[in-house]
Amino acid sequence: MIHDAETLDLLLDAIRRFVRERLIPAEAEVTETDVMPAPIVQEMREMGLFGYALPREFGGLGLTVEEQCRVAFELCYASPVFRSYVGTNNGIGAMGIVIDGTPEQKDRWLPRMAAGEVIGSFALTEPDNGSDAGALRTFARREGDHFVINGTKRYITNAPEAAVFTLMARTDASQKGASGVSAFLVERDTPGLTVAAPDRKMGQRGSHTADVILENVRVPATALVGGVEGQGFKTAMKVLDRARLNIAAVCVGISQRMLDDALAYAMQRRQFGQPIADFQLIQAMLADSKAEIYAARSMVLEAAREADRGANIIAEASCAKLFASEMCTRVADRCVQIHGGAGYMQEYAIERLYRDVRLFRIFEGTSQIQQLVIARGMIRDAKAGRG
Ligand code: COS
Repeated sequence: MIHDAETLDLLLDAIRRFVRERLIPAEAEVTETDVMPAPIVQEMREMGLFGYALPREFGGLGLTVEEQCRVAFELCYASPVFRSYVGTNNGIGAMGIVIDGTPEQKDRWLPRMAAGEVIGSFALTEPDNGSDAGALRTFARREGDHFVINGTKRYITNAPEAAVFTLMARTDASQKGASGVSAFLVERDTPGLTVAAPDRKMGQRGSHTADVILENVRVPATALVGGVEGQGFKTAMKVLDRARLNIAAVCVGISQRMLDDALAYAMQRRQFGQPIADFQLIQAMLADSKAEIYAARSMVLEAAREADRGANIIAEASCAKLFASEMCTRVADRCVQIHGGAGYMQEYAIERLYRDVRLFRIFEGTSQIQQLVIARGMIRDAKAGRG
């Protein structure tokens, strides 16, 4: 759903210019230094990019899901680390509050997140619980009107930058599965909370992940998301439905960039007396990539429109995430291939992007978890006699 086509076009044009004039030229430096340049962060703040998915009443741009996906298509034409920096505030670091937070929690956090004054982060994964998120072991013990939290969270995106974590912890020790889990808003400077050194990753330099360690971290009961115990796993899953669709849109944006780079290279690189783009085996790789990007883009937009109509898009989000992330790494691989030896060299962006995009088949639910979500839904619907 597009609210206001004219305003959206202005925003998308501004992002397109920002990507080409500011972000793409800064990619190599961000990779080299692993630091997001402060002037770029400031420009992202001024453009409203920290809060484009957050409601207008809290200072966000209030974009529809379709509009958010169109923003991701444009923004992710640059290295995905720029999107990652603003991504948790528009997604997993804020959506728990938007979807299930109390009015006080929304007032306290969302305006500052939308303005880019604070960064929110999402802490679900643990050293021993990744795909099996419902088995998490971080424990929150109630003590009067407080909870005391102990445990370790792993691979937490933007943890080094975050001021607040939407953190899932078990509040009911008698429930081993999802129903004993609650979500908390835990402030970074709470005594007992430590953010470990940033992880050393395969790619995505400039976007940071780290362990978050909680040792007797005492939070008031008002930090419980929505003020209700036992709903934290569902909050996390609802957040992930939205996040998975968004990652699919991210995959479309960066795939288009990789393909455009590969096409430009193929048109100027000459072998056997002609541009390699004239060879049909190269054309096959270009054409397959274009067709697959188009398919992923269509899936994302269709699922986004369904979400805007208020439909449940659990299966559609998983389908889009599964297809788009697998597509993205196929496109990356072909684009390295089209570059030949040059594609293996750091001088060309594709060497870095190839490593960056490998993450998409893993985070916010692996491809195998998406398959599981899709198939389980099919079986459940069939048993219930739904088509
Ligand atoms: N929206 C709302 N509720 C949901 C939901 C969703 N998308 N998905 C599950 N639920 C509910 C279920 O309806 C169920 O509720 P009831 O107990 O009232 O019936 C409850 O949550 C438990 O669901 P389920 O039984 O399906 O949980 P499982 O433990 O079997 O786990 C998977 C389901 C594997 C799908 C889940 O653990 C998962 O997504 N894992 C991947 C985690 C992930 O993506 N991590 C990435 C890191 S975070 S960036």
